[in-house]
Amino acid sequence: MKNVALITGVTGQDGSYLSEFLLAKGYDVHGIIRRSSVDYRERIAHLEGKPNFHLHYADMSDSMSLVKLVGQVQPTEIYNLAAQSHVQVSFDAPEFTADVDAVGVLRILEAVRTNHLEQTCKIYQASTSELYGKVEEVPQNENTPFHPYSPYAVAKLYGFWIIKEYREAYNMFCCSGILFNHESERRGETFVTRKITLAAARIAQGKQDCLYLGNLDSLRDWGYAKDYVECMWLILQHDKPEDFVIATGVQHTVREFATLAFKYAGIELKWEGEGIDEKGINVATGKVVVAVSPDFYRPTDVVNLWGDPTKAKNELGWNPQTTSFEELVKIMVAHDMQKVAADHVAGVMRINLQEYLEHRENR
Ligand code: NAP
Ligand code: G4F
Repeated sequence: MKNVALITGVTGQDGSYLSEFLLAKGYDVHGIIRRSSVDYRERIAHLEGKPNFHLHYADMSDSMSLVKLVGQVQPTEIYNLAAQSHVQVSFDAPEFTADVDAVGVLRILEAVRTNHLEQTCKIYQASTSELYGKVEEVPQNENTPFHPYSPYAVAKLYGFWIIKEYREAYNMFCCSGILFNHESERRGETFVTRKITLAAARIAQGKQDCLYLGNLDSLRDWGYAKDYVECMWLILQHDKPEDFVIATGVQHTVREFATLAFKYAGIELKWEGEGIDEKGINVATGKVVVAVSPDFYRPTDVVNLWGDPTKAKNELGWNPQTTSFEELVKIMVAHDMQKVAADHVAGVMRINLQEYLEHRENR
């Protein structure tokens, strides 16, 4: 039987890497897209037009669109990656977050059941280390109690439990990957890592003066997204449906991430002050290039995520240290140094073209 994957969230960071991974394995890949007034398909533009890659309009908040699409595509595997995935935004849009991130999971499960595919279609749910939230033990593994600490995490907790419920109630092959933070050069620009690497590149090239951040002490277990999508697939190839923690097993603070990113951008930082008054100073110039802003503090923040990937290592044969923290930061900074330089050239060309057109009109 041909492997047919349906990916929700195909335009996102993980969706784009997973599409590449599954296409390389010979899958037919179908992805869900939403209508937008601007072009947001940058991450998958290079895949469009490939014979095995298909895009369909649907929405996680629209049951009928999901039922119809699942019936049409007849997937053998569904990867449910679609979500309002920004934790801070979930405080501003909690109801939307719950609709997409919690009830959306139920809609996918019901779309599979309505089309009588529950014994032939496996489902991967993009679960998260945010479930551990106000952590009750470190490091966190599959048996660590959950304590969600944001509207996003509470919504994702529903997704986790409804997947487990359908697995037991209807004998479906549906599993959650409890993924710790994973980043890349395709990471959304408002997540802290990408915000830092882009700012470091801009500051190094004289395009920005200062980067404003929130909690610098927050600890994360950061991996490389390209390595993590393999795990999503491995979880669905396992002989029985189970949930897995996917993490590197190594923790760093936001401050450490920033220090390294600026170093790779050619700026040595020294830190002075504490809390809201803490500053990152460029040692060479004495200028403040990083400052703290309360705008980026959250009403409740998750501050100590540290994953234990032993189960994934032993049962899936996955290597959690394929890309080290240092390599990850280096990849992201190198990409953003090039991007900032290219944006500068494109900007100069736009100005030159504008000047030329104005000059021609005035002749
Ligand atoms: P992302 O870059 O923010 O992508 C989210 C995707 O969801 C986008 O394709 C987005 O489409 C889509 N989406 C949002 N609302 C939708 C809706 N109503 N209907 C259909 N599609 C919708 O996220 P990511 O980093 O790739 O993460 C993928 C998944 O893993 C998410 O569920 C996230 O919560 C979870 N997760 C991520 C991490 C991480 O560190 N990256 C860790 C643990 C779990 P548009 O492009 O149209 O907005
Ligand atoms: O990069 P973040 O926004 O990621 P967060 O909240 O950990 O969520 C990401 O990872 C989760 C997995 O654990 C996913 F489920 C979720 O979808 C998403 O992909 O923030 C990381 C930390 C936080 O503690 C935050 O308070 O960095 C801190 N931080 C400090 N300054 C900042 C900033 N976060 C952001 N976004 N922007 C800042 O300026």
